[in-house]
Amino acid sequence: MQITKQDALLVIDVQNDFCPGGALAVADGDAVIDVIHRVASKFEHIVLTQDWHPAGHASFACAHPGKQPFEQVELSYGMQTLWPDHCIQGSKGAEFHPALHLPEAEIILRKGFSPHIDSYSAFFENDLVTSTGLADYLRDQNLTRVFLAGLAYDYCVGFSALDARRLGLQAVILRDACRAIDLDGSVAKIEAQFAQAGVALIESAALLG
Ligand code: VGL
Ligand code: ZN
Repeated sequence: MQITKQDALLVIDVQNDFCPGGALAVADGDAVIDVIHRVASKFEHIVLTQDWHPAGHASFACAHPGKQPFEQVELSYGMQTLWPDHCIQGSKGAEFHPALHLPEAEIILRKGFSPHIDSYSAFFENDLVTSTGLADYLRDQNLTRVFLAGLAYDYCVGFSALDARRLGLQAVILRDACRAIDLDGSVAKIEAQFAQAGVALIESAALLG
């Protein structure tokens, strides 16, 4: 597959808290870093996202007395899975993994900072209305196809890919450059949505040739 000037690589949430030893560790999460480095040189445009929550964020179980991490609650915008405290603004856990080295990235997009709304997607918060500005950046740069890599496959990567499709962008997930949380069938659920929405899944080798 040929990368063109209209392609962008979105590197989603490769942060300490999603890697082994972190507060919301994804199994083998740091294994995505080498794969991302291998494909990055193919892209003229790279965007990094950073999950960036205030302490006591509405997506944290600690904000809901009696609730445990990985349970669900109903918030104003619908059901929200509750997480352990993670990616708190300014904390070590919120920093990018120290092995991630992408100085050529053009944008570092922080999300999840509204105290009462979570934001899995790099495009819209979980209310599906509040925009992060990423769609405007891509439109201004005439970028029409996004390749996605990072953490977690079944949450922030997947929601970003589905929103990209809703915005009329082509979306291609680099499967071996992602790792999943896999909570209560979340992988199967999101893959069914990928099929419906036309999100493509490829291995990174297809870019390297
Ligand atoms: C994520 C759960 C909570 C992710 C972020 O980056 O996939 N998952 N916050
Ligand atoms: Zn989060």
